[in-house]
Amino acid sequence: MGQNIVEKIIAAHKVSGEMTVGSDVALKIDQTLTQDATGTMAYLQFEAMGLDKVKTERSVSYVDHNMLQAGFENADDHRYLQSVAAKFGIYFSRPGNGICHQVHLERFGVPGKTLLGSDSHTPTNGGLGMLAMGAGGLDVAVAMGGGSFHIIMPKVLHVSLEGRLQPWVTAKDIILEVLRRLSVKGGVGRIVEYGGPGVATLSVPERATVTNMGAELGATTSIFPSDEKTKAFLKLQKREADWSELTADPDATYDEEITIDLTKLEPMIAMPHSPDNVVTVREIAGKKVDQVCVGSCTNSSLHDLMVTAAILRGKAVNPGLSMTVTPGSKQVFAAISANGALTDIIMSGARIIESACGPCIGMGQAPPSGATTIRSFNRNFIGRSGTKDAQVYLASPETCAACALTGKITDPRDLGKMPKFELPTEIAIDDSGILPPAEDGAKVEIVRGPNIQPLPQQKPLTDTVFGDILLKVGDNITTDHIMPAGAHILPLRSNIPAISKFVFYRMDSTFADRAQEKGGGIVVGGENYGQGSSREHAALAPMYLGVKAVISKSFARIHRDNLINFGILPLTFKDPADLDKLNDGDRLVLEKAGEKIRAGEDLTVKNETQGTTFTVTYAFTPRQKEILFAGGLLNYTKSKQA
Ligand code: MIC
Ligand code: SF4
Repeated sequence: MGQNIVEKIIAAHKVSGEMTVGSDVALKIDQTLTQDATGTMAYLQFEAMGLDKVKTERSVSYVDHNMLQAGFENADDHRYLQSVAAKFGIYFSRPGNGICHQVHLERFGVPGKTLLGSDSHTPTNGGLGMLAMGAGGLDVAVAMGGGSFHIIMPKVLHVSLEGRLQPWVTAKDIILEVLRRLSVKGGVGRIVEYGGPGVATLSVPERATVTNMGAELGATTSIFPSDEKTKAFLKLQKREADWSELTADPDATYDEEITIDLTKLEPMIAMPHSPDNVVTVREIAGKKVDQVCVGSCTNSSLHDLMVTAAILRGKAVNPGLSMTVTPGSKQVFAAISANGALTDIIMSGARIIESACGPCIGMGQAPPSGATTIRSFNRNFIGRSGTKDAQVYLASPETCAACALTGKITDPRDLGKMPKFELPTEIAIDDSGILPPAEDGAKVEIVRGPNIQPLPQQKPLTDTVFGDILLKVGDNITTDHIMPAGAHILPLRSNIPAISKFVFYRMDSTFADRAQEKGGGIVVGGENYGQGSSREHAALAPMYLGVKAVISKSFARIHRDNLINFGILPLTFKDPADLDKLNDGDRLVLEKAGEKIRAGEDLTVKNETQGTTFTVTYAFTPRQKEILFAGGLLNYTKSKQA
């Protein structure tokens, strides 16, 4: 029987397990990437494993998140990362060189290979035909050490693209349409494989926009074939030798299938505060706009910046708003500078920001109070922009530029004919922003500033687990709720005692103090708990505060793995209705938890405050149980090495 693309890559990288849906599959990882906000922890963990060099084909450490240097912290972290990379055989992409996913796509991604990144948007490189997955930093550290990455074999959902996009309609509108249909939890337990005749009409950067924002579906990853368009992209990058063809066999089968007719798509927009809250731009046109931002790893390619420049050319940004534009990489920045597009952007009055995540993660450009901001980004979770009452909308660069000119939400088709622009057929390739590792790593000293604090110790699972409900939350709680980012908090990523003070801070600023006073406790939640980013700090910092279990209706994949990696029990209600009966402060006791988990039995939870009981369950693989009993993945890995 024929294979689809996902099956082909998994079969070629499978270390153990069966390719049947639901099985635990261990995969060999060819490449890893980290970014600075998750990287410092990942490398502290790699150091703790005691190896002298990474064992992957290629590992790259990027600096793109913590770019504002309002104090010594971020600069200290950059120095630490640079020295670690030099020592352990890792390529180091300097601050200013660009956003990790964009640079990786340009300079390192290879069709058919596996990539594990400590960032949830790692699937961006699925646009090149890679099996590219996000994970917590500790999983990435283990992969750098040559360990396999474990996934629960997902279903493969085939999205068949037909027809071709009409003028002003873009790749962003494709993924917004997928989100509209499937929702932020529609991709959980699935890999999305794109196919059909419409694929050939999309360039690699357009495909990468789609796979990037596939993270918002909760999918394990998304992938496109590697074809002539892939070859052309790699040729432009002077990396044609990295190309190989990768397509699904004609008789390949899929677990699920949907079709999107590109010809019928319209400009779409995600409304506050969720990427799946999607409507057509037309439906909400006319609303006043206060800020417009083009950039982020979703939409900052050369194509995106050229189209933005073409729309702005010879015009002025509306005086009622502020517009920012971020090139995704130094390469894109240099190319728009060389061909004059940068001048068009500057002259329009837009503000140019350095190549980095910037406003996407609340690193500057927080909008004014109550503002409406239209962004070409991928996430619009409440508070993420840095302004709690801002209304963040997500749309294509074309829609963003149209709004910037008119000052209100505007369907770009109302601007008339699409302005002409030509993508260069040749661009300058200059890798001077990427530092290769040292010849002799043994000679490199690691530089550790005071912001780099030692790793907290993890404790093995005990037999009885108990604690008060510290917080009861609803559905689709994001990692931005659990462990907020932004310019004040992100610099503390390598300092767990300091960052843990901000756990759930925007939902309940007393959380950390209460957790510490009580010696820890339990969090309860609804569906899709922990969606969004891969930040393991959303598990590590609660662990530091003594959180022992999270009981919810369901979990997002990466966060659930992170909880297990740090020895926190992710448990689900047997009867979801039990959530409603629980109150903040109730004292819960899970007797013989360890013993029962070993035996594979459901757990009975005693609510001592109410004098009631309810049942919780779990689906740990044998390996996950071992990790919990070892006191987390790091201890587990060390014991395996020994
Ligand atoms: C994000 O987009 O939320 C981030 C910041 O890139 C995160 C990683 C992090 O929290 O450092 C992600 O998506 O994984
Ligand atoms: Fe950076 Fe935003 Fe992309 Fe995350 S989503 S990697 S913060 S640009």
